[in-house]
Amino acid sequence: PFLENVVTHTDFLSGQYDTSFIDTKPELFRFPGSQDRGTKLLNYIGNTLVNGFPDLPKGEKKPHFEFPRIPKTPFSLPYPDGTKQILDREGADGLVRWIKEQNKVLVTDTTFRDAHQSLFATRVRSYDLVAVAEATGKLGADLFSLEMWGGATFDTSMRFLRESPWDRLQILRQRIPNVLFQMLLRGANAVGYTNYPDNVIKSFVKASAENGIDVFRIFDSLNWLPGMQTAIEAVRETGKIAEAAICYTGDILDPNRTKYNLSYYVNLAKELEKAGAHILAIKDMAGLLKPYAAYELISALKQEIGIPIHLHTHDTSGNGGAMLLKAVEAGVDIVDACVSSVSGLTSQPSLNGLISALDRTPRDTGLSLANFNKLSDYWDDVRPLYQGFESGLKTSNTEVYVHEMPGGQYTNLHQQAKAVGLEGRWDEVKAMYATVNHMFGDIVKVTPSSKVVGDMALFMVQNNLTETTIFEKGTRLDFPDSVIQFFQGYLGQPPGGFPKQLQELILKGRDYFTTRPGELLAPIDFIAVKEELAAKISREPSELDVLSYIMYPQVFLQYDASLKEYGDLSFLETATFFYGLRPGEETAVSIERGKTLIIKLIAIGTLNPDGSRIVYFELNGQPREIKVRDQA
Ligand code: 3PY
Ligand code: ZN
Repeated sequence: PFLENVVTHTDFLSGQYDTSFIDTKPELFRFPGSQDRGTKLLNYIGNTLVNGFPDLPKGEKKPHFEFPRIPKTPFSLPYPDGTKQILDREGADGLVRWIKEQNKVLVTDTTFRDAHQSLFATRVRSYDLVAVAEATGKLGADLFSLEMWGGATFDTSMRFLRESPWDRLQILRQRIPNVLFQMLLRGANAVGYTNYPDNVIKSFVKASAENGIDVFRIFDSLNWLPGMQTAIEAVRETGKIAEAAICYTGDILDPNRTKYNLSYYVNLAKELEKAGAHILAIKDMAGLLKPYAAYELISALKQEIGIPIHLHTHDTSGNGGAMLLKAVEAGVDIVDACVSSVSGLTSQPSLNGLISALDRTPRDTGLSLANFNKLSDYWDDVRPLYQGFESGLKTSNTEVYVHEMPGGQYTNLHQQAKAVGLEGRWDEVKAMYATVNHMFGDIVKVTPSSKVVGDMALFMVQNNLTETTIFEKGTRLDFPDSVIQFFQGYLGQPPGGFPKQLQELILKGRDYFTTRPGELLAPIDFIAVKEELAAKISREPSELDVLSYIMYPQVFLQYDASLKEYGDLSFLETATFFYGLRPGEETAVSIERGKTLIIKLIAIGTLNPDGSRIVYFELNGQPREIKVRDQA
């Protein structure tokens, strides 16, 4: 009806119209109650053109944002069998046996998760993952696993990308049936920032396993075993792989840092093996594990535990590649790396580099360098689309040994600092991060404990506080919520406990936990939550919707509202999703098999007195106009 109104209007037909046509006939632009998918998409693109995408510069899109080259594989050939078939055929214990029989170094590719979490603040969209999924499954069939879910992807996909993390998992699973899928699970914090009741952890693990996850890397942000136990048991119940992590901090070669020494890690590893881990992960989230320390640590662990060892690191210092080689010499079973065009800096070391380094050695990875070079070409083309989210870090930097900030946090904290006007004081924020760690008693810093340290550092820099003035003024200060909750024990207990004086200053008489929060938190009543959610979104939520809502109530509601207003945006290519279209430019959106919408931007109108603009499009050749409120 909208279309007919405009193009059948007598003034329009007689050609007697100019740009005021739109302004003087607002009745023509009243939308029918239920908008079709095309209109919703036009609304999204129109709004992005007029108001920009959060955190990205608004304006015309750059000419180099063109379609990435998808590697050519023999698509007609079936997927080669991979590790997924071994797990499905032989079960978790069978897979562990298979790992131990390998002499080659097995490799996990983190390109789909940690690499972009660490380089582009987790902003890579499903669109760009799905486009290369089949190629990755076929060219990377000999990988141990693909880390492609969990960590910050769950939150970010809904919050910023307006897409469902569950859809991502399901569609990638369909397109990659042969390689194990791995996720990062924050123990009792699941994929959130605080402890959840045990029944939430169990349901979340079960749903993740049913929808495609095979390997769960479970860690606790304070290396607190009780924070991991529920998750380890829940994963074992699903028949999938429980990979429990020791988070590496400090420096085992430094005799002055005795809190996290070799025996600390060996003891923790033994406890994790006893708790039921199928694989031990060494999670070096900041890239602090130095090459010769890795050799010592892995040699010792190989003596003391029987389960395979999977090593994860970040290349922030530039020592990542050397460290992996020393770990290989010490007998590590599996290592994490990512395709070279998204490797290095705060991301993982280069997978292509690793293949080359081990080529024709006794521990050759067996992976094809040519294949990974093709995948790297693809990501090289995709990367410019996300350049607006990069931190500006151009080279590796050993200052990470001082601030100890996780690779996955660096770009995020940088964005957070920018948002509160502290970009010019970024050096101070990094230095304060180290000070706060010292004040907190030298803790493991990884999500969510790293977020607490980051929040406190921002708070102190913003308010010009120092370690000394905190103690002088502390009784009058309102500390950030995350810091209060941390000292209340909501994230668990750090090794050696909380520093008492600071805890009192921050808690100001509030209660605190000394045991596991999950035991005391009331179980979630899923049926009641489902009813509550149904009322809020005016539709019957799925079980997966309920889980998303429990993890991130506000973010989920916002995502659902976006779905209603703009529809499913995951079919829109990324350059247009972030920047809209250039005048005269067209994009094709395949909304379902055999159904493609061709959208062309004609022009953006001038500002109307009511603060709106009309954006002129063609949708499948038909002129369409969209009214957008200019929020500038
Ligand atoms: C996360 O929890 O998101 C991490 O990547 C921690 O390293
Ligand atoms: Zn990581």
